[in-house]
Amino acid sequence: MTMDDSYDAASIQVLEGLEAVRKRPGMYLGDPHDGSALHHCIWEVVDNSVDEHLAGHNNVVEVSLNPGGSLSVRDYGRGIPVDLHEEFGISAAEVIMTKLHAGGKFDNSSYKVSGGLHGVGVSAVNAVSEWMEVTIHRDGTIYRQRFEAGVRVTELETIGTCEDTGTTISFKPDTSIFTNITEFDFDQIDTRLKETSFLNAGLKIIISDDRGEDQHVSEHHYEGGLAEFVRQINSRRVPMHEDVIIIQGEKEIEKGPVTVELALQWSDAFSESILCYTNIIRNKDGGTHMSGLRGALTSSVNGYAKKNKLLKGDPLSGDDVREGLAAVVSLKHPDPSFSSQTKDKLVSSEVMGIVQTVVYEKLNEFFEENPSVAKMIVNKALLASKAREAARKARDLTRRKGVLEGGGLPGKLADCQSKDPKECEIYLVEGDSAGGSAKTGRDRRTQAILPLRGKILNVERQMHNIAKVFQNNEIQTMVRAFGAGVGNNSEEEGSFDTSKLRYHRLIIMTDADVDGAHIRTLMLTFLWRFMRPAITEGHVFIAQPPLYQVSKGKMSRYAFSDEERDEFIEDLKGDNPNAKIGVQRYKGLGEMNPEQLWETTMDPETRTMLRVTVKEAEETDRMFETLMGEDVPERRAFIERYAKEVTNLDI
Ligand code: 0RA
Repeated sequence: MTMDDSYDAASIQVLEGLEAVRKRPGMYLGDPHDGSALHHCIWEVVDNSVDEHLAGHNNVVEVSLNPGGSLSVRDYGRGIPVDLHEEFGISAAEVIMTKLHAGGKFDNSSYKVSGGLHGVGVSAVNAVSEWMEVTIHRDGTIYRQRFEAGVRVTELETIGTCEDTGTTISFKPDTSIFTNITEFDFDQIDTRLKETSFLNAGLKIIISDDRGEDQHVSEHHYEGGLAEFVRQINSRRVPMHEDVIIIQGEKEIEKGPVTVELALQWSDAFSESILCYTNIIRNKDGGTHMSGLRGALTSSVNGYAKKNKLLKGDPLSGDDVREGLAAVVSLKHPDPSFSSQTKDKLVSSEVMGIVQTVVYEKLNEFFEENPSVAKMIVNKALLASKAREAARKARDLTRRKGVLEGGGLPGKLADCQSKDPKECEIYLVEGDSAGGSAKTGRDRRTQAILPLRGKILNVERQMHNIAKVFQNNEIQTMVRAFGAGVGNNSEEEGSFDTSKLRYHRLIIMTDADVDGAHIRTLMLTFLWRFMRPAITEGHVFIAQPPLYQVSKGKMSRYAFSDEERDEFIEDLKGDNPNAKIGVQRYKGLGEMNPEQLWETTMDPETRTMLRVTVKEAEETDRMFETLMGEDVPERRAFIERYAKEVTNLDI
């Protein structure tokens, strides 16, 4: 084949590849309608610059969100090679920008930066970009090339000279491909790239938002790497030991070296926060590295406890050992396997043993060298175990009491007629009077009403005394009404199980004022700590009662926000600026009669509800600790920080 033939063949291949990405972006980049593919484009481009850091050639990545909706990623690495690529007859840069390579980079080892670290490549991003431009500083020359919808529209041109090296890739996502969420989210980018810089000690990442009037800049640079990451997770908690424990190990497998890096520190918290990564990519559902870590922790802490005669009864459970633990595991693997394209869970089976062995050995060593820390960790686990036992007894009592008291359903519950959980919903209503209206107004076939009296217990402050939670009346009532058990530890009998839920929608309905917001937060705290799957599996909703009734004569409309209220007032005025329009502000649900409550808030045909979702379990844990826990100054700081974002505060 001559060079020309091979170029033609290659370019057809390129066009077919790009077309595939444009047709089915979901296959390559994630959902194009909810912002995930949009932001995946950024990670894909940034990953290349991070690789230059991993290869030892780059210390700074600059990400700019430009006016007009494009984004630029600049690095100071070697610059993408510009020489002719033998096989394709075009520059190596153009190959990188246009040729799809799911998985690894190039077979040609001179272009292989750090095997297996890649997603779909920058070419996939190019394909879904209205335009993309690459600027390369290399060998004293500045090169530039432009693409539209992934197809080159200029040659790789020489545009000047330079003394430094590096690459800038700018792109504007194609709005014919992305819908709904089409703008970059600074906070999401900031959070993710902060994580990236934690995992790449020494790499500085600067993000600047230049879209609005005021430039917004955020800089991340952590020499401490994983240890600093763990310290940050524990920043709002009291650590049990000063130094973060660091563990490193390596094992050679057939494909190359597998390295394990782990940082861990126990705090006074009750939750555990373990973050897992493979090749710098977060595995939010854990996997074999998580299992290996858990196994090692349990056996190492139990081993130490037994050897030092700290343990009398049964061995400590994994949950006991991990209570209050913050840990980050970063695994590097030459050829990892995941359960899905999105890499949420690592499934490479050899990893479990590798992580377990490394962690077990190193942790035992650490315990031997730091007996006072080891004893503290064992004592904390012993306390956790006692508390868990007391909680189990109290919970069993709660359940048994339910059974003894006639059928197990609480007296306050106005149940629905249907027994098919899929169509049933339960309204958790603040106060008896609103409960009364809801009972009269509801569709009694599918809607059950449970009035709750006043403020339910703040469970976040009782996590050290869980028995008290189970003795609480309102909580017992909810547990019995839902019929699905209580407690997040799925291994324990009687813990919460969504498949047993008597209602598939748990709807929190409180007044639209501060008290209502407080009660809603208390309920969410309880659900998060004791019935978490109800939230993570999408069963929990928040009812949206209207804030105003706007009326003129017999005509009236309900407004759910101040803007809507103003809009309706204008509408009703019509051509007559002097029409005296009535506006009623609903302070509480109790002010609405049953028909109004049905019409505005409960009628499945017309109502609006918010489904409670959770993006980041660890962050949510910390948020509840801060908002509902004991640390008052911390809470004040948190509220002051977010107060400006509250738009609907009613005092
Ligand atoms: C292939 C080979 C080399 C560098 C790169 C790719 C590279 C790609 C990107 C993408 C964004 N920034 C980048 N920086 C480098 C090695 C080149 C050499 O050996 O000099």
